[in-house]
Amino acid sequence: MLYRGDVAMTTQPSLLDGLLGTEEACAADAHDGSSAPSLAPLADGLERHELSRGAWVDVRPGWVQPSQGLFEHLLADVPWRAERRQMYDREVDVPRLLCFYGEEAVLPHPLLARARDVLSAHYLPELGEPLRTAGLCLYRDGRDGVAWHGDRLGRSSREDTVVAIISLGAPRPLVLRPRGGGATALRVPVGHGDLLVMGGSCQRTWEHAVPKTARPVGPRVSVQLRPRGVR
Ligand SMILES: O=C(O)CCC(=O)C(=O)O
Repeated sequence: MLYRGDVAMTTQPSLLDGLLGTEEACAADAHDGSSAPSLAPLADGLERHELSRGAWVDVRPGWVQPSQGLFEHLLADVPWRAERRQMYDREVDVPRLLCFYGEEAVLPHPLLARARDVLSAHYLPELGEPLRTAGLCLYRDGRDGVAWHGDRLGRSSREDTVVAIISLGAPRPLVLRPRGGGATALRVPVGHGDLLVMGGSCQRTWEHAVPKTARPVGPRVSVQLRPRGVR
């Protein structure tokens, strides 16, 4: 196990063994076959949800079609890492596996580079810069999740930005609420090639989460595309 500062990281291929339940894999195969994934036209079916204080969320269901082959490729080929995080006086497991691809890194599938370019072109008038990095997360089952937060490391703590998320595998709800608490205002189940994009002031004025669940759910991969200096 490697330790970098207070974060311990280790590659854990064994954690992936058996992640694709046979039921899930068969159901998906029946729909997707094994053909190469492609991107549906972005503007067809892209729906904007205006939130408060200049925040918005765009949703484009089924943007990647078919998505099962890409999902399986990422499950198998990404060097997933388990991280540990300091929480008060103890170190705890981060409940999901992670892999970050910086600006110069080759993404683990050419379709992700294509998606980044298409999204960069689409959002350029609003964002003024391209999307450059990719953070990948693997939620192995319902015990994995991410708590309420905004992506506020770096420029997104003070500037509007765009974070685009491609979801593969079993759908999980991505929930949003205004920063500082209150009821969930938006709940979007995302998986199987869906696209969700958070924009405007969303990272500063709203929070998002993928709640853990006791329901039996299969694995989900999230690909988050962000501009330079936003985490
Ligand atoms: O799983 C997701 O799509 C959300 C991930 C996320 O919010 C994050 O990594 O900051």
